[in-house]
Amino acid sequence: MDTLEKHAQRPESMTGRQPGSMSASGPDRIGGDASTAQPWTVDAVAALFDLPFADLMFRAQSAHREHHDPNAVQRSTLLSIKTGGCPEDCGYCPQAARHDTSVGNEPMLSVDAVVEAARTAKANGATRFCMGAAWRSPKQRDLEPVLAMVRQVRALGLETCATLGMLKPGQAGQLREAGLDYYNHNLDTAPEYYGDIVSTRTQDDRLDTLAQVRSAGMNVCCGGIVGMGETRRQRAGLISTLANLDPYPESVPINHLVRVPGTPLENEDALDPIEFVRTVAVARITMPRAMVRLSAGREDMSEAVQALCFLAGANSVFYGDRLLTTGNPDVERDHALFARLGIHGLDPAAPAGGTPAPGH
Ligand code: SAM
Ligand code: DTB
Ligand code: SF4
Repeated sequence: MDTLEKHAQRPESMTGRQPGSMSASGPDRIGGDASTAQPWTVDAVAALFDLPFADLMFRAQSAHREHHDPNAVQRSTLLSIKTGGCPEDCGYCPQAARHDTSVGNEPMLSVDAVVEAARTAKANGATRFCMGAAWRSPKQRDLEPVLAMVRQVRALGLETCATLGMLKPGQAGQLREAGLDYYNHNLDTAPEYYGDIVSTRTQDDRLDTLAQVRSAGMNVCCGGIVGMGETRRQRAGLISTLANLDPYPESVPINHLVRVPGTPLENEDALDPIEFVRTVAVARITMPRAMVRLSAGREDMSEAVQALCFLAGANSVFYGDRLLTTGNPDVERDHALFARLGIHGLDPAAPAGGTPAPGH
């Protein structure tokens, strides 16, 4: 049975609810498979966060090396296919219509424009192309062109990912049918902090969409944002919820909040970079087989901190000079950083062990 079939049979188990307080055996399960082992309690995850830095990094490196090439980093390019005007109230987001930011309400891009951007991304060395839309959930008439985009981007030989908001069961099936490999839908933060950040939909709504994605047979890309004023315990709560999804996500984006003027979180203090690295390490230990993505926030991050994130087990990045509406390091800068660190691009389509992706 392949992974997708296995996922398709288990959507009902994907509640993501926090387990009760159990043994603190979690931290000892380095290299274990969270889909078959005991749940990661918040206490067990918090205990990882509290480790001396060198001990935490050693454990993260051990888990990383057990399952991944430690010198390979996968590259995903993002494109906003429908920007701004979103009816939701996510406190971090520049695309919410109610936030007074410089992002306007733009029409959806044409299929041709999206495919052209994907072609460029591939030529630059990306292996996955992620299409994002500022929707609460897609209307059927909007989904049709997205299905065409997915088909044509996949025909270029790229992995496809989309993040379009909440999905209904039929929509997940249509996306899968069109060739969508991954659906991104983030839990964003700890269950008990979520209501401070978003009021227009609940975290349970998000879990329902993730279950639809699983039952349609797609891979799940699900992570969160740190640096939104949450406590360390709440960061542990986010990671615990993600790690207890059964199975845990194939792809886990760890975003540092991009503080965009005009959003309610614009004046949030930056998170201590060492705490960000710890979050990556804890994600790696608790979800050892996942691709852990060093996601938003790289533009304001020193190269030394990014190097620590790779050492902590990050093995994927957003690649290209834009995220959705904000900036990201340009391709030349990333090539130079990868060269300094001896990192090569990972092509998931290549035989085991991975061969360098183009662009290197
Ligand atoms: N509208 C869809 C949704 O929210 O599901 C898809 C697009 S939305 C912009 C995708 C994700 O981007 C959000 O869930 C959030 O995790 C991330 N994001 C948005 N604004 C961000 C910011 N300022 N900093 C970091 N991550 C951000
Ligand atoms: C994810 O976890 N991060 C990406 C992607 N999934 C869609 C989005 C980051 C957005 C950062 C703010 C912006 O550029 O608008
Ligand atoms: Fe809308 Fe997504 Fe931004 Fe929330 S994160 S305001 S749903 S675009």
